[in-house]
Amino acid sequence: MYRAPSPDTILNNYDSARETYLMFGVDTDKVLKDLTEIPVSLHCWQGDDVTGFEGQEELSGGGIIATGNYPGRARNGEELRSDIDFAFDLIPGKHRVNLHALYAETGGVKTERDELSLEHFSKWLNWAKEKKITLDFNPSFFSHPMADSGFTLASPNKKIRDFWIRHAKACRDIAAGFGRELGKPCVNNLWIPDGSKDLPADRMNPRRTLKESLDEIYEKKLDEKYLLDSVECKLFGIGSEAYVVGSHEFYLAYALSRNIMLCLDTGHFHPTESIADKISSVLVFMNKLLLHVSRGVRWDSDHVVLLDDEVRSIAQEVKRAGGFDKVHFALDFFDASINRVTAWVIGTRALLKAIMLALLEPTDMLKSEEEKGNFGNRLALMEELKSLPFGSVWYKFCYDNRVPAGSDWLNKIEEYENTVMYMRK
Ligand code: RNT
Ligand code: ZN
Repeated sequence: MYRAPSPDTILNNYDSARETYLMFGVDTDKVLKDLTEIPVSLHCWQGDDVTGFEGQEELSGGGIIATGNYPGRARNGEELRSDIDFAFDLIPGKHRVNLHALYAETGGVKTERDELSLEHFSKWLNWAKEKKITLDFNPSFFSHPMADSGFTLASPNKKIRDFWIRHAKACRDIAAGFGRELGKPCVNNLWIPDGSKDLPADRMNPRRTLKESLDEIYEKKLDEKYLLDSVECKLFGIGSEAYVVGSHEFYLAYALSRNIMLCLDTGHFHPTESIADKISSVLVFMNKLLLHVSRGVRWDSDHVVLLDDEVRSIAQEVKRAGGFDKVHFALDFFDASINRVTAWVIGTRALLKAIMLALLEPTDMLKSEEEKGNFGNRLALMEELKSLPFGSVWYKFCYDNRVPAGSDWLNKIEEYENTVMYMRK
């Protein structure tokens, strides 16, 4: 059994950590309060390896892959919601849930993706209301015969294109419905896999076509109070190594010219390229940004998010750019080789730790050394901050939010596996 730290230990350690941070002018009580105000959007698709409820056996096409065959995958809405509920019991704070269109529940009635409407998500909506969580959404342009050519919104075939345009429009209405019903804007993120395996002779026309399709999709004005549209770029995918229509430059220009939110996914750039430095660049021109926090290992492999340098610097940059009210944090990874709830909990807790670390940074102190031109002090402070007792503040955050502070949450996972997940055969 993994042991929990006692409340006394948590509180005593927190008191001493509070003093340590005060030496740097950081009020940890305020940090704990501010952190509860920052939601992370938990992606439903980690729970079933991006399979969805349309009857497919597994994720197909789109250039994305979930690998592994750990037992206990959720097979329907009830199981997936139960797993998310369970994950939330192990994650401090109040968060959001991110759905994909292929998680519609049509009660066994074959419903094409261009016919989907809010009623097909009523079980999700009722659950969200009951649990007081808000929903985000995504149209699904993969795992579908109409996406087999590798092209959807940029397809030269009008029939294919129009099908996907109708799907995207339907999804905007569903997302706006979520926003209206739940009283908070729903982020509706559009990502398409369109691209080609080998060198295209024409890179221009598919991009023109994509622009036209998008203009048609976003033509209808919907209230930003309920719906925040975003577009997600990519560098390459499996099967689209040579060319992706919706590249970074394409969507940066599109988002800026149409006042639509940009989405940056940590796995969608060159392997050594970090998205942290892009945050302030984007925020100079736009007042909203969606982040898909993921972990690419050698490629866009969507490994479980960890508290690594990339994730730490992303949160740090949001803080330093004063962007917490502009940036939406969402997770995007899928690992089928370990317990899927464990994956969610590791990734979400890691991102929250990164955000906490950013909040704990005496950013003004660093900036003031910078203004004075004392770069030695700036560097020394940055190095010093790394060894401050943030773990004690994290334990207090977990304690305040009534979730396990230490690794004892693993005992709960084991019990849930044995009583619930392994029963799914
Ligand atoms: C794919 C994109 C996209 C998907 C999800 C399922 O490379 O990152 O966001 O992972 O929509
Ligand atoms: Zn993504």
